[in-house]
Amino acid sequence: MASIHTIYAREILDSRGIPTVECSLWLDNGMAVVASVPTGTSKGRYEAVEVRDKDPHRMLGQGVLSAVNNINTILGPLLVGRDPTTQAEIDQLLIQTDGTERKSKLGANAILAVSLAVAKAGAASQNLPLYYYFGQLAGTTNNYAIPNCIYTLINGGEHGADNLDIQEFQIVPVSSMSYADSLNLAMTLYHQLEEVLILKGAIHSVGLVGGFTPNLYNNTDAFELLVETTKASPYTFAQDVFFGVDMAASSLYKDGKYHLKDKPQPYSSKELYDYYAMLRNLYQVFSIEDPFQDDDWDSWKDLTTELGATTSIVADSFMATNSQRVQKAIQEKACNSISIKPNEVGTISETLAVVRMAKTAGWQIVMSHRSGETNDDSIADLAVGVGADYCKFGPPQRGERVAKYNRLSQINQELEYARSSAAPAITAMPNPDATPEALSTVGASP
Ligand code: 2PG
Ligand code: MG
Repeated sequence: MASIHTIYAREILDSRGIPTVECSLWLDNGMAVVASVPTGTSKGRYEAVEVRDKDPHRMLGQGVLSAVNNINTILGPLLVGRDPTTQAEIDQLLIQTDGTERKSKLGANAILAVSLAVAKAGAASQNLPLYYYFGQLAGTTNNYAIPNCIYTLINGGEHGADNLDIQEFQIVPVSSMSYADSLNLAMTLYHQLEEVLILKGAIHSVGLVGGFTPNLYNNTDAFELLVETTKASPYTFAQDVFFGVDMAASSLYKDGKYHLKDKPQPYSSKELYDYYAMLRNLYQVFSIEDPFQDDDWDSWKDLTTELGATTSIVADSFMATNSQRVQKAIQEKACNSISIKPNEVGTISETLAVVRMAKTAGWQIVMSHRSGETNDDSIADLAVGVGADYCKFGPPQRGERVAKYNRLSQINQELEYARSSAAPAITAMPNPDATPEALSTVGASP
C-alpha cells in the first residue's frame, strides 16, 4: 500500500482573481495529485472559516499564505507515512489538530485542500476513478449515473451587476433527459438568450459565474426573457425545461424585511412566500434555493409545508453543509433538498456524512460549485460518487465552470463504456477502514 511522502501547498488565484489554496500530495510510489479549494462570495454565517492573511499590503488583505503555511508546517508533516485510503482517520486527525468548532485556527481552506488531496491520492493509489472511490467512501451502489443539472443563465444579487436582486435564474432540464441532451439544451438556450438580449438592446455582459446580467425593470422580467428564449428555441417550456432560482435571501434581508425591486416596499416573509407561489404557478419555478435568510426557520417550514410536495426547497447557506443544522432541519421539516459544498464544512468525510444524513431523511442532494472556483473538477466526481440528484456548476460557459461539465462528459462516457460488455471490471479491493460507518463518526466532536 502506498503511503504519503510529501504534502506541499501554494497560493493560487480563483476565478474571481482572489487567492485560494492549492495543495500537492506525493506518494512514496512517485504518484502525485493536486487539489484546490473554491471560495464563496455570498457566504453563509454558519460556514466553516476560511483563514486569510488580512495583510492590507498584500493581495488586498485576501492572501492565504497563512493557510498555506499551516499545510506546509503543520498538516503536511502530520500525514507523512500515512495510508491515503484511511480518509476517515486522516480527516479526524485534521479536525482534532485544528481543534476549533468551525476550523478557524488552521482554516477550512487549508484543511479541505489536504482532505481532498488525500481522497485523490487514495483513489490514485488504488487505480480507481475518483467518482468510484468517492462512491466507495459514501457506500453508494455501483449504479453510478450523471445527476440532473441545474444551469444558471442569469445572475443578479452579489453575483450580478447591481441590477437584479435574485442571485441566480436557473434552467432545469426535465429529469428524463440524458446528460448529452441536457448539455445541448443548456448550451442552446444560453446562446439563444444572448441573441434575445442583443435584439432587445439589453446588456449582455456576464456576472461572477458567467450568467448574463441584463438591466431589467424587475426580477420577474428575467423569467419573461427565459420564456421568450425557450420559445425561440427547439425546446418547449414546462415540457423540456423548467426554471429555478437561488434567492440567496440572506443578502436581501435588511431590518427584518426582504428587499426586491419588484415592488417599492420591502417584503415581509409572508409576502415573499406569496411571491414564490406566484413564481411557481406562472413560471414553473420548481426549485427555490435559500428562499429566506438563515435564521428565518418558521418561514422555511411554512414554505416546505405548502410548496414542498411539488417544489425543491433547497437549503444552501441555511444548512451550510453542517450536520447539526441538518439534524435540526430534518426534525423540523424545514426543507426538502440540500446544496452540498465541501468547503462549507471543511473535510470530505464530514461532507459525506451530511450527504448520508440528508439522503436518509429523503432529501434531494444538489452538489454545488462556489462562485470563486478553480479548474479542479473533482466536485463532478463527488456528485456522481454520492449519487446526487442534481449538480449546480453554473452556466455552460467559462473555463472553471465547463471544467466540471466536461468532467461529467468524461465520466458519462466511462459509465457507458463500463455498461458495455467490452469493459473490464474494476477489481480494486475496498479499504476496510473506508466505510460509510467509519466516515459518519468523523467530526462528531472537535
Ligand atoms: C451559491 C453559490 C454558488 P457562492 O449561493 O449557491 O452559485 O454562491 O459561492 O457565492 O456562495
Ligand atoms: Mg446558493
